Amino acid sequence: MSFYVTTPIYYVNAAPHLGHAYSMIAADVLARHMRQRGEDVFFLTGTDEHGEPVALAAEREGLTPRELVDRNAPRFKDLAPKLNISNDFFIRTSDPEHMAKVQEVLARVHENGHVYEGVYEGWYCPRCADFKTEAEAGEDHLCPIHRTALVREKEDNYFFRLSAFQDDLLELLDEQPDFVMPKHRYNEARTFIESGLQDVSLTRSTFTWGVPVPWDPDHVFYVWFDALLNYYTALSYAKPGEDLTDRFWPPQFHVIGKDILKFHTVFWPAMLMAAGLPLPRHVFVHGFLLMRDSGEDAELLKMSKSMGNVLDPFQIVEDFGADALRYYCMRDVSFGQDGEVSTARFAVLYESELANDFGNLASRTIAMVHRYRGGTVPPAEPDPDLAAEIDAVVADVSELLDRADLTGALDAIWQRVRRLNRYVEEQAPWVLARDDARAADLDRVLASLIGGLRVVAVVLHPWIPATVERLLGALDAPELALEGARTQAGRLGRIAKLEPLFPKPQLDPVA
Ligand code: ME8
Repeated sequence: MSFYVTTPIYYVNAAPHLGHAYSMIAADVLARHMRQRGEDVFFLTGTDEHGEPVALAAEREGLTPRELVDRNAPRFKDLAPKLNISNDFFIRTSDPEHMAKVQEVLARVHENGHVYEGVYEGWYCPRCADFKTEAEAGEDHLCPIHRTALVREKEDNYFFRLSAFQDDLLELLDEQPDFVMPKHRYNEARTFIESGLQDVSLTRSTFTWGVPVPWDPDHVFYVWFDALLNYYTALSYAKPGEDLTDRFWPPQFHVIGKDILKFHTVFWPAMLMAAGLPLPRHVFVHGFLLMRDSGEDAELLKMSKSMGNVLDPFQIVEDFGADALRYYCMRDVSFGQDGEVSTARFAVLYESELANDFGNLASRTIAMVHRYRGGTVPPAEPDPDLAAEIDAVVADVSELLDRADLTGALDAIWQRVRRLNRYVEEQAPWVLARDDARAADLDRVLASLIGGLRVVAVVLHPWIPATVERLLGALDAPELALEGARTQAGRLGRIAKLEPLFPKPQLDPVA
C-alpha cells in the first residue's frame, strides 16, 4: 500500500522555530513507522515562497523577493536533516516545475467553470495572507491570530466559486468522519462550512510575486492556492524522470497546525473537487506549542517568531541531540491538543525518561550480559508472560498510529519500557548470578530482557531513530521491520558494550 504524508510548507519570511520542527517531527514519525510496516512511503515538506508576506518582508529588508527566498529557504531545508527528518523531497514553491503545474491545474478549474471575475472588497491580514470574513474581523477589525490591524482591501480578483461546494463538503464530512482529525477539529470545520461559504479570491492583482495566471497576465494566483497545490505538484517532479502522482496520490495524511485548518479542510478539498482530483484521506490538525513569555505569571502564548517567545530547535539539537527534542515534543504535548513547552520540562523528561527509564534499561541489560555471560546472549526461551506483554506493543502502536495518535503510541511503548525495568527488579539477576543452581533462570532472564529491549527499541525507532540505531548496532540486530519485532524472533549472539544513550549534556556556561 502507498502512504503519502505531508507537513505544511513554511513561510520563508522568518526563521524556523520549534513550531515548524514540531509538524516535521510528527509527520516523520508516521513516515518512519509506515516504512517499518513495509508500506511504500512518500514524505514531503518544503517552503511557501510566494505572496504578500514574503514580498513585504523582502521590501522591509531592501531585497528582491527572489533574494529573500533564496537566502531564507535553506534555513528550513537545513532544519530537516538536523532533526533527522526522513523527507523524500523538499519542495520550494518558487520551483519552476511547481509553478507550471499550478498553472495547469488552476487553468482546468477555470475551464471547468468554477472561476469568475469580480472585485474583492473586505478585510485582509497581510501576515496571514488571509481574507477575513466580517465575523472573523469582529468589531475591532483585528486579526484574530496576530491581533494586528486588518487592512481594508479593494482589488480586481478572479474568484473561486467556493460557495458552490458547500453541500459537497458537508457530504464529504458525513461520509468520512475521519477526514478531519481529531474530532474537535472536525467539528470546527463542519461549523465553518455550515455557517455558509463565501466565494474566495483565487488571484491577486496588486503585486506580482507569485505564479502568473495563464489567462490574465495582470494577475498572480492567491498564495494559498499556489501553496496548497504543492502537495500535488511535488509528486510530478520530485523524482527526476519519473512522475510519482499515480503511485502516491492521494495523500493519507496532511499534518497541519490549527491555524491553517480552514485552508486545508474547506478551501483545499473544494479546490480538488473543482479540479476533478481525488481527495486526501485525512487532515490531522495538531495544536500549538505554547510558551510563557517571561516570569512565572507570564501569559501563555503561541510560540511564534513575531511573539519572540521561541525555543530555538537548532540550539536544543546542539545541546541535547535531535532525538531528545523529537521525543520531548511528542511526549510532553498531547498530539492534537495545545500544550506548554519549556526548557525546564525538557530537562526533566530528558533525565527521568530518556536517560533513566530507557537509557539505563539498555545500559544495565547489556552490562549484565557482559558481566554474567561474557557478552553473549544466552540461547534461552524468554519468559512467556513478559514476551506476550512486550510483543503486543507492535499491534498497539500500529493501531494508534493509524489514527495518528503519536502521544498515545509513545505512551504504549513507555509502559513496556517500565515493564522491563520492573522485570529487572523482580527477577534480580544479580541474586541469580550468585547461585550456580539458578544458571538457567539467569539465562532466561537475560534472554527475556535483551529480546524485550530489542522489540521496544524497534517500535521506538520513529521517535528517536539515531539512538535506536546505535542500540540495535550494539545488539548486532539492525533490522527495523516490525514483522520481525518479537521477543523470541531470531537469536541474538554476541553483543557489544554501549556508551550511555543519553549522557548528561555538556552545556556551555550561561554568560
Ligand atoms: O501557514 N505550535 O506557514 P507558517 C505548533 N505557509 N505548530 C506551529 C507553531 C506552534 N507554535 N507555529 C507554527 C503557513 N507551527 C503556510 C502554510 S501549507 C500549504 C501553507 C507550524 O510558516 C504548524 O504546522 O506560518 C502551522 O500550521 C505551521 O507551522 C504554519 O507555518
